[in-house]
Amino acid sequence: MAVDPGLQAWLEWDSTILDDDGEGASVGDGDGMADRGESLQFVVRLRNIGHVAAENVAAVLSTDDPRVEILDAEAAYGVIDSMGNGANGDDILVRVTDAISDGDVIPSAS
Ligand SMILES: [Ca+2]
Ligand SMILES: [Ca+2]
Ligand SMILES: [Ca+2]
Repeated sequence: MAVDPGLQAWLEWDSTILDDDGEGASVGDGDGMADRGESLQFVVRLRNIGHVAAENVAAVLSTDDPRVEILDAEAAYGVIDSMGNGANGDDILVRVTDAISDGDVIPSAS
């Protein structure tokens, strides 16, 4: 059966905000940069450029980098309307280990 791609939900990455303040699950100095020893909350916004709403949206963060420890990889988004966008409704949490150096870039595996 052929599927008309115009009638699908289609999610794209929109933006990521790194939260390293001392509120909620994050632990850090609040300068907006990842520093060693900090626990970072990520607000990852997705947008739906498809023509129907995306339902039961969920995301899983992964990395192969041993210098970061993923404390909470999964987040639920619920429904993202067509041409709308949404942020994760619960925490995505990553701890930066002491093995990291200033300026290092953490590759995302997916
Ligand atoms: Ca926070
Ligand atoms: Ca920081
Ligand atoms: Ca979570």
